Amino acid sequence: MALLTPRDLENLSMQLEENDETIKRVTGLDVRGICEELYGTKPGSLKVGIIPITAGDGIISNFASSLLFITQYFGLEGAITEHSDMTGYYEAVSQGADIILMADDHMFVAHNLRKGKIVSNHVATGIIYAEIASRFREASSKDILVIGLGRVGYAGAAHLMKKGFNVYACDPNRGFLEKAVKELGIKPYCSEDRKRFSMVLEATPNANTISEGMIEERCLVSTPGIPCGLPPEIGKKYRVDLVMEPLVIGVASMLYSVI
Ligand code: 1J1
Ligand code: MG
Repeated sequence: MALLTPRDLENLSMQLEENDETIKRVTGLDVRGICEELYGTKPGSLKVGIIPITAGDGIISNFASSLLFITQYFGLEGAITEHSDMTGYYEAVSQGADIILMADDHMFVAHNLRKGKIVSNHVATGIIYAEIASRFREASSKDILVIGLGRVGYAGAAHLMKKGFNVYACDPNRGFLEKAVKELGIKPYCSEDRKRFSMVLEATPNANTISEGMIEERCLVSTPGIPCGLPPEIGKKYRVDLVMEPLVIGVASMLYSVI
């Protein structure tokens, strides 16, 4: 998993505002609206306990405060525990948290203690970025391309198959590709196919994963992947609408999926 840096999380509310504007223009709904339709839930008066975790590379300075901002933005009550790790967990539960948010370097979860629902950031992120791509109002067909079949891309591809899209996908890892073909029924995509897409979900930790031959003019690229897979000059030339944001959209999906 690509770890966030404090720099990625600077100007989070501005990044959200810009992306929400794009999402609204290309899908007709903002992130809130998409989450409500996707999960059929609305935030009520729930308390979210945010626990800093020191394992692995340790605390990312503005990670917990970013989660608090997101929690409150979507209308939930939030608190960052004073202590980290297990002591923080004890603190959050003792103080009446309904939902726990915490992350180490491998797993980031939202756990609703009342409902016993748990979701990983990978799955929630894959689903919402796929959903955004799939809602493109100006899509030319039901064909959609998924680039990268790791935990995020796989969850996105599964979601799109369930929604009845024609899902094409690629991944340099043959095992990942074969697994998605076998388990999900996606079609393998290779650039020699000369097929172009108006909707793309990019879920890789790499830059330059999108090349000219893959996309239609005025397509939509939806990507949580840092760095961005779309080279800026291609984005410009093809007048691509780009949805890309480091944390808020994925966490919104996590919260709405467990409430
Ligand atoms: C580590 C989070 C690492 C990522 C979405 O509690 C802390 O401050 C640290 N242990 C948090 N995970 O960076 C993922 C989350 C995108 N990357
Ligand atoms: Mg990328």
